[in-house]
Amino acid sequence: MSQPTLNIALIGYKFMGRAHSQAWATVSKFFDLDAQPVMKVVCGRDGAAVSEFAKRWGWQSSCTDWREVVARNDVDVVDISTPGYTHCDIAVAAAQAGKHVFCEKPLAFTLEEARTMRDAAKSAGVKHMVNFNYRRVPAVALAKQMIDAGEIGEVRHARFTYLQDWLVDPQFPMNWRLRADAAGNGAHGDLGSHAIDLARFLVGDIAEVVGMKKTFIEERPAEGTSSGLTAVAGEGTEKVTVDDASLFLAKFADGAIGSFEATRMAPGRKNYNRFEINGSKGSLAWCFEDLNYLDFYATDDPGRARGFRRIIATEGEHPYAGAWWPPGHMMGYDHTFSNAAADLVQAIAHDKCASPCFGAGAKCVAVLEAVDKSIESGAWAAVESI
Ligand code: SOE
Repeated sequence: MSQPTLNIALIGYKFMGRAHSQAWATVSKFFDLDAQPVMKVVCGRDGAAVSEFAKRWGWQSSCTDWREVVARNDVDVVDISTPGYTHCDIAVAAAQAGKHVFCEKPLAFTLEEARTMRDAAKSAGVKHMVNFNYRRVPAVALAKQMIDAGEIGEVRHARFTYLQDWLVDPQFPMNWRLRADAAGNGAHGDLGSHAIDLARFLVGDIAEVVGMKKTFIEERPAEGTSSGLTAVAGEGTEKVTVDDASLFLAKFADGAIGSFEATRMAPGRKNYNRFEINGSKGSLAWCFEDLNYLDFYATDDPGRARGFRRIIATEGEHPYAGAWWPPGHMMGYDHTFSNAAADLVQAIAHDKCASPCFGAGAKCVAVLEAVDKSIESGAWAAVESI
C-alpha cells in the first residue's frame, strides 16, 4: 500500500518560515514516517517575495491570502509561522475547515484567544500542536525521561533563564517584536513562553507567580526594513510598547519552587536558554548554547568521583538522535524543528494527540497573564486553570 500524503500549507516565510520549511523539506529523509509531508503551498503578504521563497525552498506554489489557503481542499495541515496577533484567526479558521494546525509560540496574546483556539481545534477533531521547539532538543527530551524515571528524585527547585542581547544597542530599530499590538509581549512572551513551557514539561504545572517587567529603552529608531532578528532604520523614532526583560518567581502545583528570567538585554548572551533543576537525589542542567550536552549530578555516585558529568545526547538511544548522525556528530537549532515535524506527522498518521497541544499552549499563556496580574497587584497571582 502506498504511503498516505499530508499536504502542508505554511503561512509566513520569514525567520520561522525558513525554520519550518527546512523541517518539512528534510523530515521524511531522516525519519521513517507513516505519512509523507508534501510542501504544497506557502503564503505571505508580498507576492513577489513569497513566490521567490517558494522556489528557493521547494514549495509547490505560493499565494498572498491565508483565507485562500484554509479554503483549499488539497491542504491537510496549516502551519502558522506568523506573528502572534494573527494566530487566533488563522488557527480557528483552519480548524473549522478541518485542517490540522501547527502553530508558533506563544500560542496567543490572551488566555481567552488561546481557549478559543483550543476549543475550535478540539470540536473540529483535528490535531493541534504548538511549536515549543526546545522540547525537541535531544538533551532536553532526555532530561524529561530522567526526571520521569526518578533519577534526580523529587524536584525541589528549578531555575529557568532565557537571555539574548540583540536589543542592547539603543539604535537597533523597531520591528514587530517591539510592538504590543503585533507581538503581545516582549521578552516575557517571546522568550518567557519557552522557559515556562520547558518548566511545565520538566517539572509540572505552575500554580502561583509573582513578577516584574522592565523596558529599558522606551523609544527606538523607526523601522525601515527588518528580517529575522536584524533591522534597518527608517525615518524618525517610535515608542517601544513591550518589555525588554521579565523576572518572576513561581510555586509549582506539586510543591517545587522556581525562578524565571527572560531578557533581550544581556550582552554576550545570544540564545542562552538555560535551566537547572535540583531534586532530592541529583541535579540536571542544560543550556541551548551548548545544546547537545546534559549535565547530570547524582548524590549516590561514589564520593571520590562525585561531580557533574556531561552526557553528550547524541547516542542512538537518546531521543530523536537515532534518526540523525552517528554519536558525537552534533545537532543544532534546525533539528529541533524537524523533530517537531516528525512528531506531528506521526500523531496525525496514528490518530494520536500531538504534544504540546493547544491546551498546553493555553496553560503557558495563563502563566504569562498571571505574571502580568501580579505586576498590576504587586502580589502573588494564581494561574487560571484552563
Ligand atoms: C527571538 O527572540 C527568537 O527568535 C524567538 O522568537 C524564538 O522563539 C527563539 O527560539 C529564538 O529567539
